[in-house]
Amino acid sequence: MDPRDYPLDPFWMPFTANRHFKKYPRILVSAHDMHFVGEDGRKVLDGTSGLWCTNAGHCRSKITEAIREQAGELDYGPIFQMGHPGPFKVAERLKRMLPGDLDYTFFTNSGSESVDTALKIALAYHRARGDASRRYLIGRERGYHGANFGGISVGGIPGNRKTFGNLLTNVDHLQHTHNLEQNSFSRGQPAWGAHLADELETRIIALHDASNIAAVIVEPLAGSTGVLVPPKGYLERLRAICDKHGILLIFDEVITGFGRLGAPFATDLFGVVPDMICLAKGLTNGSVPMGAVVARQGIYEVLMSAAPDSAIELFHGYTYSGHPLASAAALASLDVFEEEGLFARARDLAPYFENAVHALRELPHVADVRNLGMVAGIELEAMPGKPGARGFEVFLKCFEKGVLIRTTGDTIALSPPLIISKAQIDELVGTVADVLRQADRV
Ligand code: PXG
Repeated sequence: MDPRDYPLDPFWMPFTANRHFKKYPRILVSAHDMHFVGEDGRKVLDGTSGLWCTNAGHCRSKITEAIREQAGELDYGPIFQMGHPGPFKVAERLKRMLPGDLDYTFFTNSGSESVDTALKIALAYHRARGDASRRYLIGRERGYHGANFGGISVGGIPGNRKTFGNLLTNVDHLQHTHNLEQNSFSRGQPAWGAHLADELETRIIALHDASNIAAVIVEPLAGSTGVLVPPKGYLERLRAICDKHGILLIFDEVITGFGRLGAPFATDLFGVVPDMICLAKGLTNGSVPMGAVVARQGIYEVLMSAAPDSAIELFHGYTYSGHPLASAAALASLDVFEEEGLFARARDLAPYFENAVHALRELPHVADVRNLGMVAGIELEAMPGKPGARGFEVFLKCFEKGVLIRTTGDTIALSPPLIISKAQIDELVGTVADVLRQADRV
C-alpha cells in the first residue's frame, strides 16, 4: 500500500535523477538533532548536515521557536525604502563575527544570489571609482558558485555549464588545485600547490591585463566538486596578487562559513581577508532560506559616496532580502552556535574525524582521502566507462543502512552537523567502510 497521499510526478526535482528517484523514492518526513526520519519511520544519521547547512543539527528548539514567534509578530515587511529590526541585528552580528573591516551586509535568499550579488557589487564598485573597464570576473575550474547565470559563468563544474551554452562573457578560470600524484591522502592542507595561484598573474593578468579585471572569486575550500582543500600558502598568494593589481578577492564561504572548518569562517582559519564574503546555508542553520554578502568598508563607502544624497546607491535587491523569518532564524542560529561553542567543538573534534576517515584508505577502490575541520572527501576509482556510477551506488547502499552521505561523481563528501558525537562519527564512517568492503557489488 502506498503510504503517500500525494503524487511524486509534478515536482521537477533539482539536481536529481528525477526518473530514478520517482521509481525509488527517498522521502524524509521529520528530523531531530543528528537524525532524519524517513516516511517508513526509519532513522537516518545525517552525515551531510542536510546539504551542508544544518551545522547545529536539526529542529533545534531555540531556532524553531524564534521562527514561530516571528511568524506571529511580523510575517513580512517591505525592505525597499522601508525596514524592520531583524536584518539590522543580523548585520551587526556578522560585523562583529567577521575579521577586519568586513562590516557591511547585503542580504539575499541563497548562496546563488549571494554570488551574483557579490559579482554585481564588484562591477558597480569599479564603475563608481571611474574604472569601468574592469569587467572580467575570474573563477576557478571545478568551482561551484550556485546555479544562477553569474555563478555558473564563474563556476567550473562542467556538467553545470555545458547544458546551457554561452553564459557571461568576460570570464576566465584559474586551474583547480587537485593533484593526486602530489597530494593524495593529505591530512589537512596539502603541502604542494601554492604556486598554482601564480597563474593569476602569469596567465590571466598577462592575457587580459589587470586593468580589465574586476574580481577573483574562489571557494576557500571547494566543496561541491568533491572537497578540495587549498594547498598551504595558496590563498595567501591569491590575496597578494589581487592586492598588487587592484583586483577584488571574493571568498565564497557558503559551505565553509559557520564553523565547518573548525573556525568561524575560512577567512579566520587561513588568516586571509577577502574584500567580500558570500554566505548562506549555515547562516540560519538551514531552517529558512537566507544568504548574505559581507563587504569591506571601502567598497560600501565608494558606492555610497558615488551617488547623490537621498538617491538609491545600488540598484539591486530582492523582495525577500532580510526576510523577518530568516532574520529571526539567523539570530537564533548564531546564538546556538555561540552558546554551545560549536565552532570550537568542530575544531576539537576534527582530529578524531580525520583519523576516522583516513582509516578508509585501505579499503577497495579508495583513490584518495582528504579532510579539513569537519569536512572530508573520499575519492573512489570510477567504474570503467561509468563515471559517477560507483559513487551513486555507495550513496544508495549507505542510505539503505540508515546513513545519509553525499556523493558528487565518485567522491563521497562527509560534512556532519558539528554536534556529532564520536560514536556517531564511528557509525557514519563505519557504514561507509562496510559498503566499500562489499566492493564487488559496488
Ligand atoms: N556557493 C557555494 C560554495 C555552494 O556550495 C552555492 C554557492 C549556492 O547556494 P544555493 O543556496 O543557491 O544552493 C553553494 C551551494 C553538494 C551541494 O552536495 C552543494 C551546494 C548545494 C547543494 C548541494 O555539494 N552548494
